[in-house]
Amino acid sequence: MRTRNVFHAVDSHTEGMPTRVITGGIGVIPGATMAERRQHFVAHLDHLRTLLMYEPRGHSAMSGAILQPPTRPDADYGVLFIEVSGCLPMCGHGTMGVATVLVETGMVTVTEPVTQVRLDTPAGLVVADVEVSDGVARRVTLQNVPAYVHALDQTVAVRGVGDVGYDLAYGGNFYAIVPIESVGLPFDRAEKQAILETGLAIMAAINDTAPPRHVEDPGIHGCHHVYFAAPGSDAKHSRHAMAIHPGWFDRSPCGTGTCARMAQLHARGALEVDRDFVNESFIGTTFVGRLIGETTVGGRPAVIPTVSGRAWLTGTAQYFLDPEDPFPQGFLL
Ligand code: PYC
Repeated sequence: MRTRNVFHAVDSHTEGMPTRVITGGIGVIPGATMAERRQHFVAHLDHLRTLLMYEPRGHSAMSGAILQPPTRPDADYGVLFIEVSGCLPMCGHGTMGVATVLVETGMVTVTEPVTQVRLDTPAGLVVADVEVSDGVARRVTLQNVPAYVHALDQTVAVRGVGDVGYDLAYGGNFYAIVPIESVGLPFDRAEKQAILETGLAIMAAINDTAPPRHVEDPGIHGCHHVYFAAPGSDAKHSRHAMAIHPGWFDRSPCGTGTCARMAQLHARGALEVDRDFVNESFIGTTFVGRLIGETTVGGRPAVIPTVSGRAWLTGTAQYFLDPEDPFPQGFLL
């Protein structure tokens, strides 16, 4: 065995979506905040993301999180979210995966019935309450960063599709929210290729004409997610297909997408504070969201969202990079 690096990982999935939690091997990323560390990582260390997410160690829908020491005194761990699509400011299913891994590997002091884990993410502090019984993490409820609507009732001309109406909301990432029937597609996994291609075309058109930028953090920008709402979805129960750049679907109900969807429904007067909202993924798994208050972000009306879901450990691994490996940065087919 020859390797320049050993990356320690605990693999998990959250309602179907993987989170490879990197517990060692990266070192401390330079930066005074997790947002600065994210910028540094993107500029200088992105090869580590592709090595750990792309084939042959990962796959085209791989997602993960790198644990770091926190940069703020009120957090237990810093977290950098990595995916095939890039380095996200925040990830809801990833937070549930990280919190479950921290509890079930004993990397935090575990108390029953609830262990609170405070995570320093590039988007801000995220607090995860993990329901624990018999040492097992049963469910994670996270309080996310504030979510807000960027714009309602927008229209964009999309190549090959025509004019598409959408709402755009932020829940830790930016989400274009589109009723799937409005683009002439059925909510059917058999049509996944057409749904994905349409989602990617919508993202490209939005980013060409009206790219969103976070009102307080200019480092968070661009639309890389399209929430295709299924017919019959409402503010109690919404089914969706989440198309993500560069070409995959979230298997989980997407935590940050759930928060963006709740902000949109709240702004439209359909979802009140303190009401449960069930968000269902393309594979039929669910998160339960709830708005617990209103606030402002950069002077805009915003909401404080919580999201609840389950994660399971799937294994542990040590990933190597042989000095003669012809794919030191992995590849995507
Ligand atoms: O759960 O927030 C989420 C997420 C973002 C991208 C994939 N999952």
